[in-house]
Amino acid sequence: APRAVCLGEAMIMLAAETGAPLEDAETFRRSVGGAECNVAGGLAALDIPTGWISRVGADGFGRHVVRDLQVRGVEVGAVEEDPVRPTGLYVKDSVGGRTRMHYYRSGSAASAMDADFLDRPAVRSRLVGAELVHTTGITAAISTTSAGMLDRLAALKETLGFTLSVDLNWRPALWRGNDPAPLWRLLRAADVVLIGADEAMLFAGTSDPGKLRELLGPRSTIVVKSDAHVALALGPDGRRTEVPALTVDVVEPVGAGDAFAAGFLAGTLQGMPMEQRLRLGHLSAAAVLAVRQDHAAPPPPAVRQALLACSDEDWA
Ligand code: KDG
Repeated sequence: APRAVCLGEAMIMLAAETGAPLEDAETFRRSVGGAECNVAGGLAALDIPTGWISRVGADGFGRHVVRDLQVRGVEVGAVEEDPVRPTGLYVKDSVGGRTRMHYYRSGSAASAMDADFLDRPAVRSRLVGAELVHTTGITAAISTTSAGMLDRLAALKETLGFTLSVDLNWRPALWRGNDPAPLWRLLRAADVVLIGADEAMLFAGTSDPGKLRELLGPRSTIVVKSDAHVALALGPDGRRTEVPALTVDVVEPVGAGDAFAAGFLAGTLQGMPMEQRLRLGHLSAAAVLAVRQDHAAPPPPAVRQALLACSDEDWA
């Protein structure tokens, strides 16, 4: 049974190959995106038995998404096929060196997830068996039913006892001015909250871990990844741990936060000290920063082991 379960939408991602804007791009390279499934793939690559729970359309894109995750070692037995609604799609282009994301996902199969979805035997049994459940603010944003599902998830956490991990993943394009109250509820229910400093500013008006703690409540571990490429963890005991990122040539940043989450959570499940959890987060993120896709295999075990064990001076 999976130790970790990731809940949220996956999409086919089409990247404009030339770096041209959408109106000019002619060829696109297909891969798979979606914050939670990026994390699922990252966890599986770090040897954590992981399941991905979601819905896809009964279409070729849906079959590709499921197969791709399976190949990456993710357990997909609770993925439901919608006979009518399609698999979500998103397109990446770049203008002036800046990546833009264009969503074609409203009315998607995954957006029809609702509270009852968590009662499906295949879904429930995986939640019962999981030590950790991970989801993100994107799942709170894609539909009101999906947001309702997250309220149920938070309630189930109290009875089933899994650790709930939430990445803010603030996506204004998906909220379109809608009230983000469901996202606040989700964050306040979480045991682990992962946040980028810039999105924390936009969403909460602060990126200060202490202030975020006041907004989110005292129970969780809060991890803030700052612009200065430092990750800071604030534990429920008030302890702060800071680890700088590795220096990498960034090709494109989308998905790096998910890889960081996967590394941090894998380290958590493996019982690593906080500093090593943050290191494993950075190591996993570095691999994704170096590619155009939203996910990438983490550095091989020997490299990971060496960098997890090295001194602070050798680290960065
Ligand atoms: O974190 C990366 C994700 O943003 C990307 O894979 C697509 O899930 C996605 C989204 O909704 O933006």
